[in-house]
This record gives sequence, structure tokens and C-alpha cells, in this order.
Amino acid sequence: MMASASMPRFCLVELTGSDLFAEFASDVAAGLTAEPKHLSCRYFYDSEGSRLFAAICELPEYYLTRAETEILQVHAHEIASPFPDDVTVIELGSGSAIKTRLLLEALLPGRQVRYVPIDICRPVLEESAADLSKRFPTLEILAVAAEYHDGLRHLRSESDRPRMILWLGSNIGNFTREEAAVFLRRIRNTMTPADRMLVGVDLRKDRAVLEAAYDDAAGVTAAFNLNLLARINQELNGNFDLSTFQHQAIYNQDLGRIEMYLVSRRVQSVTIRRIGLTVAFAAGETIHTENSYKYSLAEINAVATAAGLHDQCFWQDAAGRFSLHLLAPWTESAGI
Ligand code: AVI
Repeated sequence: MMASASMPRFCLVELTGSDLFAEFASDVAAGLTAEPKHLSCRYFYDSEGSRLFAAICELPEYYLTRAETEILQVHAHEIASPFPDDVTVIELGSGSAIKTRLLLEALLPGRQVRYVPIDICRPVLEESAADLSKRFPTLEILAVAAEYHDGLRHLRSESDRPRMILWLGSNIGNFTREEAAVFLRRIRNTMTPADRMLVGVDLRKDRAVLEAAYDDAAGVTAAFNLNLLARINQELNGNFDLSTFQHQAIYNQDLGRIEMYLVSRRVQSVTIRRIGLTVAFAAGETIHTENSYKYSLAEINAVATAAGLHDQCFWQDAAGRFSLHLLAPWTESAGI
């Protein structure tokens, strides 16, 4: 663990619990020798991937960010109201934290607020923390550069005041429903009765709207998906020719999820020297790179209940595309 203080009221902690490079190498080897081939979406976010994701959030087709921002613009004060006093706001996968500003603006008057953003991309964390400390001079910031799982360990140490744990941006969608329940249960086990969790969930909707959101006309999502191969080339000395793979996004309505693939345009073999692997591809063969689950209200309720949480309140954008849920620990006194 390494800590550095670069400005007053701002501190950055780097949690290096696992060897990320070794994990990347072994996951790539396992995923590309599996049948069918797959790679984990957690490896999208090197600095180029994080830059491309920020660009996705601005796309006309990617309604998720705008819908969630709209909800926060309209309801931030209501969302802040269960916290009468000083509060710690912990954000999982904070990214640029642009939406978080709306919540901080609602919380700061009359309260001392400590903000703990947890994100794997250290440069993005540093940038967003610097921006927030300029905008909100009384805000205390403890930035944690870590993956969710390592960052969760940090939750237990932030327990001197009520906590609002943010998991925004449909990040829950990149977990299976079972994984989401297990992860929420782990968080719930760290929560006191005064703590709340705010979860941003993308709702089930028409195939055309969903597929356009994940296959935009400008090709930014395609570049984001293909960047995974560029990362393998750079970090593991691979020789993927990106022009021979095509981005694909399909809505699987039965499972309620967008599936993203990279499709080989031709028969080819690719060598990844650092892991001593040569991989053969048939024409049309796919690498499954991401699932993004969409929810009905009943499915959200089922996942929350399985995690020992209940929906205290929820809000949607005017078009009913996205939902923000304020979850409270399920206790005897909750009467459920
Ligand atoms: C980060 N995550 C919630 C995004 C999503 O919508 O599943 C990642 C993404 N993939 C393609 N576009 C955006």
C-alpha cells in the first residue's frame, strides 16, 4: 500500500493486493484457449480504454449516462435526505465522477462530507479528485486506486459516520445477476442500519435502442472493444491485427443482456509471445468480451432481497429508461 498527499484534504491510497499483470496474463491465456473464446471486460480500462469509455458516455446513442444524470439533477436533495448529519460517500468505480458532483452539491450544505472514490484507473482518479477538491473546498477526499474487490476491504475502515455507498452507471450490469447478489451481500455485511447504498440500474427496453447504445454510428464502442486486443499486443507482446476483427453487440432478450463480441473476419492465427501462446481463429469465430445486464423492477428487487437489502426508494428518468435505487439493510425493524 502506498499513500501520497498532494494537496490539502486530498489523499490517494493504492491497494496492490494482487498482481494485476500476472492476472491479466493468465486470464488472457485461459480465455483464448477456452471454447468458446472469451476475455473479461475488467481489462477494458487501461488509460486508452478509460478515455474511450468517457467518450461513450457522451454519445447520442448511449442514453445511460444522460438518464442517470437527469435523475440526479431532479432528485439529489431527496436522495441526500436520509443523512441528517456528516456523511462518508464511497463510490465504487467512480471514473470521472461527473454525476457525483450533483449528489455532493446536495449533501455539502450543513454537512461535513468525506468522499472515498474507488477506481482501478489511477490517472482518472487523480484528475477527478483534483477537480472535486477545487470545486468543493470543504470536501475531504480519500481516493483509493484499486479494483472493487480490493477496495471493499477499505469499506470496513470507513465506519466512523453513516455511509452512502454509490454504485452508479449500471456497473451492476457487468455482473451476472447471481454475482451481483453476492457482491451486494458482501457490501451489506459491512453496512450499519444508518448506511445506504445507491445503485444505478439500466432497465430492460427495446432491442433497437439497446443495440444502438452498444454499437454507435461513430464507432467509439467498436474502438473500445478492439482496444482490448491492442492492450494484449502492448502488454503481452501479441500480434493481433485489429483490422481483421469486427465489433458486434447483440441483445439476448431471454437473458436480458447485451452481449459484446469481437468477430474474426477471416481464418488466422495470432501469437502472444509473453505468454507463449498461438491461437487459431476460424472465419466468423468470436471472442465474447462483455455482458451488460438490463433489469426489470422485479429483477432488481430479487437481487436486492437475495443480498439482504430492501428498496427504500427509487427514481427513474422521465422516459423510464434508467432507475436509481436507494437500498437499505434488511433488518427486523424494517418490518419485512
Ligand atoms: C461500465 N459499463 C456499465 C458499461 C455498460 O454499459 O455495460 C460498459 C460499456 N460497454 C460498452 N459500452 C459501455
